[in-house]
Amino acid sequence: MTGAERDLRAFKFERILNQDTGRKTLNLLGTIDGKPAIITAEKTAFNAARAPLFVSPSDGLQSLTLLQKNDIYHWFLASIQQSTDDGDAAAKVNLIYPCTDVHIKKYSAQQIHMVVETPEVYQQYVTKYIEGKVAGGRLNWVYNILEHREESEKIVFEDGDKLMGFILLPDLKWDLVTLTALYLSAIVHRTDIRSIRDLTPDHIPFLRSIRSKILTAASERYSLAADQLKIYVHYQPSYYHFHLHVVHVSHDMGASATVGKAILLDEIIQTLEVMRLVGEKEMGYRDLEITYLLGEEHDLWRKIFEPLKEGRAPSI
Ligand code: G7M
Repeated sequence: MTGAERDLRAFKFERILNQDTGRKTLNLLGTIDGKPAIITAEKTAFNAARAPLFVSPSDGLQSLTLLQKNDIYHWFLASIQQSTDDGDAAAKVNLIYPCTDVHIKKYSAQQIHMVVETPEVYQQYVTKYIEGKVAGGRLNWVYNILEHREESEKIVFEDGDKLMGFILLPDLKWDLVTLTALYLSAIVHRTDIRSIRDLTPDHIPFLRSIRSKILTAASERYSLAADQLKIYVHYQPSYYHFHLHVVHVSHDMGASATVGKAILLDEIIQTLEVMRLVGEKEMGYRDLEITYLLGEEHDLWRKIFEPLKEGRAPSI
């Protein structure tokens, strides 16, 4: 048993943080050795390669129960023969241990609000929030990847250039098996871009170069055409080191790829092109009003946008 598996088995359940019956996910809060931990679990997609064996009692559907039939319609309940050895796991399970209060809030069920972040609100308040998020080890996992301390065996492509370079590798959300659920991250080497707010027209060649290298690398590794991938950035992201999401077009990511959260790389490049053309003064994403979704548990809601909505001063 590995150390990680021992940790997972030692998880003491406390409460359910969230459940999504549509996306078949469950988030649990508990403790391991007295320290808080979160498990996020997701039922995996059906393995299309095993479809020919779907009704087999030994390799497919098991313990079948007919619930009802009506004319030509029949519905059953069944369990399915599955094994991680065949690249055919029943669930993908993530463990965050030890976790922080920010993780607990992020994975809790919560009311969502649409907020409008003006350039002034960004400059006056949000930059302070971001500065706090860059400190304190929250980006350790990013630096571990960039310095090849973790996940190096999973790297799909690396351009090692300090300014133009990036690492393309599987996002932790991907099960590494289901091609139509392909989910990669492109993490840039440079450390001077914390979010899209730092982008200006000067970054256009950089973004175009990343875009083209991602598409070439993904098509070589996974035999996917360029029009089978969507490349986007989150605003707000969870981690303030510039990175892009590279996801199969067929994969429904729910809230993570929705309007109010995901911005297409192509759209970002076009916006920067227009800024360059307008060009009265040097413009960038810092000059735009950006509208996005925020959960009530998010610190940006509690500290900035809720007070502003209620006419109080932000407490950042
Ligand atoms: O919302 P934001 O753009 O910051 O998303 C960060 C992405 O990084 C999410 O899609 C996460 O699933 C992914 N991610 C987070 N962590 C902690 C890791 C990690 O340790 N390894 C990898 N490969 N991806 C991660």
